[in-house]
Amino acid sequence: MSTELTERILQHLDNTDKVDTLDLATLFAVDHQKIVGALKSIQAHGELVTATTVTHKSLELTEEGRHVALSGSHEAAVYANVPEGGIEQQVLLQVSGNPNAKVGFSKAMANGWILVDKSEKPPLVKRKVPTIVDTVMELLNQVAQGKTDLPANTVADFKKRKLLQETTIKSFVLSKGPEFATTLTKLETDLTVEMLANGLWQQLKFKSYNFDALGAPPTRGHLHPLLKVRTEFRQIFLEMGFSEMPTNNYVESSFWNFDALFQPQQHPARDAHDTFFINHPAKSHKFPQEYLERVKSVHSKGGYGSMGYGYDWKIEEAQKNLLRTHTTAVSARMLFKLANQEGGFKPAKYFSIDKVFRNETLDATHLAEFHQVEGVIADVGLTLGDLIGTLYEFFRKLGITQLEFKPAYNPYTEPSMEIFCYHPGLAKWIEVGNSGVFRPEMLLPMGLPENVNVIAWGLSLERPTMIKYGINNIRDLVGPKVDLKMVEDGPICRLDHA
Ligand code: FB9
Repeated sequence: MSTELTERILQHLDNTDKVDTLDLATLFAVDHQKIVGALKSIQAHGELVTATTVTHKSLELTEEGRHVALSGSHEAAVYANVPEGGIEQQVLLQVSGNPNAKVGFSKAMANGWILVDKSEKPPLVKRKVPTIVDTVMELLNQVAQGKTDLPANTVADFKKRKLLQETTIKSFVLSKGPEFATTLTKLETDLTVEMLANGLWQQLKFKSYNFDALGAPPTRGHLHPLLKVRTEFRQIFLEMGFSEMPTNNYVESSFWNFDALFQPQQHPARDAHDTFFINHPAKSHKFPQEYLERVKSVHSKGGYGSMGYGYDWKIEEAQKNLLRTHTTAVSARMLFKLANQEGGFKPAKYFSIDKVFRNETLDATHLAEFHQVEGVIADVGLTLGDLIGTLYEFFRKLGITQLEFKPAYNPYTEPSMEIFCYHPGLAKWIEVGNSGVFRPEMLLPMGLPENVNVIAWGLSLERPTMIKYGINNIRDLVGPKVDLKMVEDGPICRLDHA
C-alpha cells in the first residue's frame, strides 16, 4: 500500500475532527475504494482512528435515463412526429421507430400534448398544444449534474419508468482514535527469538492475526480422471446389484484366458501378434483336472449338442502364461466357481473393471493396455432380451438412452452384439461396447446347469473418460506426457450429464 495515502489521511485527520471517506476520495482525487483500503491498513496498526459506517443513498440515471437525458423523452419524440394535419395512431407509432413509442404516446396523451380526433375517418392523432417543454429530459439532466432534491413522486415515477435507479454507497466517517498518530509504525509479523531475548517485543507493534485468512490450500492427491470414471462405473454396477470380481492377476494362463472361453488354440488372437506371452514363468500347471478334460473334449470333439472344433487340443498351449487380453478370463474363473460352489449354482451378477493387455498397433486411441469394464449375469432362462434390457438400464445410468445393436462375433458368445449409442455431446453414433450370450460349449463343461444362461457385455474405461474430459489422444490421458494440471483441475465426473 502506498504509504503516502495512509499518511495523508492521518495528516488530514490531525487537523480535522471528522471526515467522510467519500470527501477524502474527492479531496485526494482517488477512488473511494482506495481510501477504504488505506483505512483498513491504518486499522491494522491499532486504534489510530475510529470509523463509523454511514450509507449514502444517491440517485443515478439508468441506461435508458441517460438516453432520454441525451435525446429527449419518448413522449417528446412522439409529439415531434405529429404533423400539422394529424396522423393515424398506427402510422405515428411506426414513424417514431422507437421501441418506447407506445409509452411515449400514452405519456404525451397524459400530458395533454396530443389528442385523438375521432371525427376524422380514420381517427387522427393531432397536437393539442403548439409547443411542449420536455421536463423529463430537463430533470434527468439536472440529476446527471448532481441535483438530488427532486420531488419524491417525480423520483418514484422516474424509477417506475426505469429512468432512474437508487444506489447506496457505504462510507466511513473518520475521527482520531485513542492511539491516533500521524505516522504508521511498521507492524511486526514475526515474533523472533531475538525480540523475546531482548524484550524488544514489548515496544513493537505486531500485525494482528487474520484468522479468516484461508491459508495455503493443503497440497493433496488428485484422482486421475480414469479413476474418477471407474468410481462412476462402480457406482452404477453396485446400484444394479452387481458385485465386483477379484481382478488382481494381470498374468493369466491361456487356459482361463482362451480355452475356458471355447476360443480355439489356433485362433489368431492367441499368437504373439495380439497377445503378450510370459517367459518366466512360461507355463501354469495347476488346473481343475476334470474340468480341463471337459474343455479339451469340447474343443476337440464337441459335446453338449456342439460339434466342437475337431482339432487336436494341446495342454502345452493351454499352459502358456500371458498378460490377460480381457477380464472375461476372470469371468470364466468366477463362473466355474459359481458352478462348483457349496450348495450348487445360484443366480449371480458380477462386474470387473481392470487392466487388460493387447499387443496392438499403437495409435491415438489405442495403447498396449486399457481398462476393460465387464458385466456378467448368470441366471435360469436368461435371454437376449434380458441382455438388451440390461444394456438399456446400464447405459441409461451413463446418460445414454439411444442404443442400437449390431450383430457381431466372439468365440465365446453366440449371439453377439456390438453396442452403438447416439452421443448427444458428439452428435454422432459411436461404438460403446460389445456383448453376447456365453456359449454352452463354455458354460456346460464348467458344470453350470443346462437351463442356466449367462449374458455379458464389455467396454473400456479409456473411451468414455476421453469423451468425458474431451481428450482426443490417449497419451494425454495416461503415460509420461500427461499434464498433471489436467489431473488436478479435472472436474468431478458425472457421466450421466453429457
Ligand atoms: O468402450 C468402448 N467405447 C465406448 C464406451 C463408452 C463410452 O461412453 C461415453 C460416455 C458416453 C464411449 C465409448 N468401446 C469398447 C468401443 C470402441 O471404443 C472400440 O473401438 C474399442 N474397444 C476396446 C477393445 O479394443 C480392441 C472398447 C474396448 C472393448 C471392446 C469390447 C469389450 C471390452 C472392451 C468386450 C466384451 C465382451 C463381449 C461379450 C462378453 C463379454 C465381454
